[in-house]
Formats: sequence, C-alpha cells, structure tokens
Amino acid sequence: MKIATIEAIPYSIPYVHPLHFASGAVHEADHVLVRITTDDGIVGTADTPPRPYTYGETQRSVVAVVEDLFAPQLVGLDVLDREKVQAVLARTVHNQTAKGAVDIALWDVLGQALGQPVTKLLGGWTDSMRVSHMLGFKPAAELLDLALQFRETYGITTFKLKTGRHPVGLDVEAARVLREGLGEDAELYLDANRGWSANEAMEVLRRTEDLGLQFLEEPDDAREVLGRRRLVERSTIPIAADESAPNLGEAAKEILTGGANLLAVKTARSGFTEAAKIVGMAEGMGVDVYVGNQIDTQVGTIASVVFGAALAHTSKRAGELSNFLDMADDLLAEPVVIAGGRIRVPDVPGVGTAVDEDKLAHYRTDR
Ligand code: MUC
Ligand code: MG
Repeated sequence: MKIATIEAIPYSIPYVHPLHFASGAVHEADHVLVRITTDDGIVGTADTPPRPYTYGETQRSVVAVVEDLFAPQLVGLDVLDREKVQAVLARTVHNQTAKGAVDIALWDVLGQALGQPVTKLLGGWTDSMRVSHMLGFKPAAELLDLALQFRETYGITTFKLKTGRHPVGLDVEAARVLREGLGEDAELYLDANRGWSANEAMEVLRRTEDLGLQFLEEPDDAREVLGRRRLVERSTIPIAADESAPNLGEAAKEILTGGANLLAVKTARSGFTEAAKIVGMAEGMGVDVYVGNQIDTQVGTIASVVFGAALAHTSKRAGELSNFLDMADDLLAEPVVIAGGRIRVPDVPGVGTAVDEDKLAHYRTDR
C-alpha cells in the first residue's frame, strides 16, 4: 500500500466569534486540508492550522512544504513503513503543523485499510473525551455569560481562560468573576501565551491563590530560563508548557530543566506519532499531560478526540475540543456533537474525518 498523491488544499472559513489571545488573534480559519491517496484508492485526511505567531508557518508555507518538500520524498513509500515516513519529515526542521497533518492523514489511511478505528490502533483506552472550552479576551461579565451558556448548552464544566493582558488585574478579575459565577466545582485554568514576565506571572499567582485554579499555561517566555524556573519552583499549581514544548525534544528539555511540570499535547503540531512519544515520555517521568487545542476545526478536533481517548494518560484531564463552535461553518460531513460535556470517538474505520465535498469546494481558495 503505497502513497500515490499528497494534496495540500488551502481553504478559508470565517469565525462568527473571533478569538483574541496574548500572542495573536484568529478571525478566519485559513487552514490547509491535507489529503493523502494510496495506490489502492484510500484517502486519508487531516487539518493544518498555520500559526505564524507560534510556529512560524503560514497557509502558503504549509502548502509549499507539503507539496514541494514532503510529497516528492513520500510518494512511493509504503504507508506501513512508518519510521521511514518519520525520517523524511524529520529531515525538514520546524513546520510542526504541516508534519502533524501528514502523520495524521497517514494514520487515517492505515485505519481505513485495516478496517479499524485509529483510536483502537493507538491504544483503545476509552470511547469519548471530556471537553474543556477555551475563552478568549473579553470583558469579565461577557466571559461569565459565555461560560454559563456553554455549561447550559453543552454540559461543559472546564474552562481555559486566555490571559497575558496588561494590567494583570484585568485577568485576575476575569478569573475571579468566572470562579464566583461558575462555582467551586468548575475546573478553571489560565493560558497567558507568554504575555507576562515571570514577575508579572508571580503576581498573578499570588492574587489568584484562593481561586482553586488547576494550572497556569505558558505564563512567560520559557527561553528566559531562570525566570521560568523560579516560577515553576515557587508556584503551588503546575506550570504547563504549550508552545515551548512543540516536539518531543523540547518537551523533554522543558521538563528536565524545570521550565514546566505539566505538558500540553497537541495533535495538530505533533501528529499522532510524535504526540504518543511525548505522552509516553511524560508518563515515564510522572508528568501529567492534557490534550490542548490549536484553535482546531471539527476535522482537527476529531483528530484530538481520537488521540486523547486512545490513551489512559491523556484521558485523565479534559481536552480542549470545542473552539470550532466559534466558526461560521466547517468541513466535516458529520458534524461534531458535544453532549454532557463530552465528544464521542467516531466508531468508523480510520480517524472519522470524512469531508463534505461541497463545502470543501465552496471554501477552498485555490480554485
Ligand atoms: C493555546 O493553547 O495557546 C493559541 C493559538 C493557537 O493556535 O492555539 C492557541 C491555543
Ligand atoms: Mg496555549
């Protein structure tokens, strides 16, 4: 079963509710759909969210690297020769989400060829994931209204609040309003996307000590090593690495050098293969993980669900799986359903990301 063609299809879908955060903003899903077809006609699919402010990729760079660098080296390889595929991807540095999508599309092919859900091939731990919803920058009262709406409509009780604003009191107030409005049972954590200095983050930790926050993600720039290490040492809640740990090597480095004691694992940037290695490494070191999001579409969300539910370690915490709700439309043929605060793994061979061809034709931007 050989790789016959690899397509990288740029498309654009607007957001009804744009998302603002410390490192950027998203108004349109200007993503790339990666499609890999085998010589026996199986089609694997995955979504690529270019994030210039996180990984330096753009929609055009993703198309170029997939079509010009990866495809010529991958076409003709046997889909089962997974290490050879990984070696080809590793030969190009960076380009995290382009690599992630190629890997996921190949797993999708594998699952369909074997007639098995990919979640079973990856581990088969459980059949659904608990959902955490990510709230972007907004006035505190609006954030609470939104969170209450998500709880009422979808049963979501875990929320990640985007922070990293100045003055830091804005975010402290937002966290307090959410805690008071949602009650003590709601799970609440912060993600500053490197918006603060270590000292500012320390102040936020001090001022939110009574709020029962689960953890603080990427408070400051992890490259400022000593500041970050001091934070991790002094914080009473875990400090999570997200964009400072985009791959296996960086994740290991952040944990071993004291830059973090919790890891966000994202399939969009790690595919399933590298994400599984990161989870194994974390598990072996006694470090918790959670499935993070890359402001994913429904295609990307299903990939996260398939991966997260496959493993015991990723199933312990809620995964960030609901930001597609902010989009005007999506590409999946079978829309994702959130009920009782959970998303079920599609019980079909492959990843379960069959695309609505009419929608793809409508939203693609290359024709
Ligand atoms: C996060 O956790 O940082 C921000 C940009 C993006 O693509 O995903 C995020 C979420
Ligand atoms: Mg983050």
